[in-house]
Amino acid sequence: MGNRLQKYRGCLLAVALGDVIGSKYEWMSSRDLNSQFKTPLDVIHGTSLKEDAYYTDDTQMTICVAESLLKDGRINRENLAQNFSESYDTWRGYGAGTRAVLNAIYTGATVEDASVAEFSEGSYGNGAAMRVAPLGLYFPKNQELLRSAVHDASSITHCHRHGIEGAQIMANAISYMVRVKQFEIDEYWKVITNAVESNNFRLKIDQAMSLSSLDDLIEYGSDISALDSVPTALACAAIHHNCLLTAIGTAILIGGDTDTVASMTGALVGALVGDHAIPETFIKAVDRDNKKGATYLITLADELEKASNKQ
Ligand code: AR6
Ligand code: MG
Repeated sequence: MGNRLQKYRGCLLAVALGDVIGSKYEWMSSRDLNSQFKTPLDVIHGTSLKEDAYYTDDTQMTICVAESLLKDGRINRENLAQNFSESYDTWRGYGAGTRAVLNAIYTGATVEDASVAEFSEGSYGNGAAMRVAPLGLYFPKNQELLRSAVHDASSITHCHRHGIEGAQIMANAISYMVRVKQFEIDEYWKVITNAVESNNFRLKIDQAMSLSSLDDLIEYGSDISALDSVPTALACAAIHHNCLLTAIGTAILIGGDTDTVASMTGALVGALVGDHAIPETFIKAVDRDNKKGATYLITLADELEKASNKQ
């Protein structure tokens, strides 16, 4: 188990680790992945980062949330929306709904109008949940502040109630992981169920609690919606809470939205165990291929750790 600073670093670096490695296998089937790799660790060690360690929207938007929090001391929706828009690289694999929102913000729409640019009831995708880690790290002990910050950070692009609910659940689970010294499975699921609001999530989370193997996870499945991916990541993190690389590799072997489920799983387990398992080769490759690389993520994690003491 890492110390406090290692836990903050572990969380943000694992967002990127799951994203970078997972993005190489996005939409592959579990059958193809499991015939290519014998074990979850094979996925991590068998993926070359020599030519390409670019991260996708998961890490980019997580960076934006951390930057905005640190700059404003809270979530200012307009400033965060501007940050999302200014850092939007079209090639980083954003979802169609989020692309439409960011284009609308770029052309001067208000945040309210932009949030329904693609879907009249807002997006129920996992794009708000995948970027929520800095909020769980920033407000580990203040549920009310966490709740309103998650709402404000999520509703810019995901004002559908399931999009926001998935982010609330993830943020509470991250804050549990970073708070505790010892993982207690019953306490973990209790924190999660306390954040659940809808029957749809209640049902999915009830099922997720009983999963115990990769086969279970594959049968349970993962998809692009918050409802069909956040509980998968929560279960994968619970099963492999003591090994970050196995957790991320397992999340990828489930198939489907591999980068985002692996990134969310990584955020959870990284916040628990810390950064000791993050390979040095990965840090170097992400620094090489991204202007704001792994060293920058470490700086953000350190600043979040310092600032969170005041919350
Ligand atoms: N009505 C119909 N379809 C919807 C709705 C809705 N209200 N909401 C979402 N969808 P999106 P994200 C479907 O585009 O959540 C990236 O790779 C629709 O097909 O908001 O930001 C990320 O890394 C829509 O395109 O994206 C994530 O892995 C899709 O759900 C993933 O994509 C995703 O919603 C989702 O990112
Ligand atoms: Mg993605």
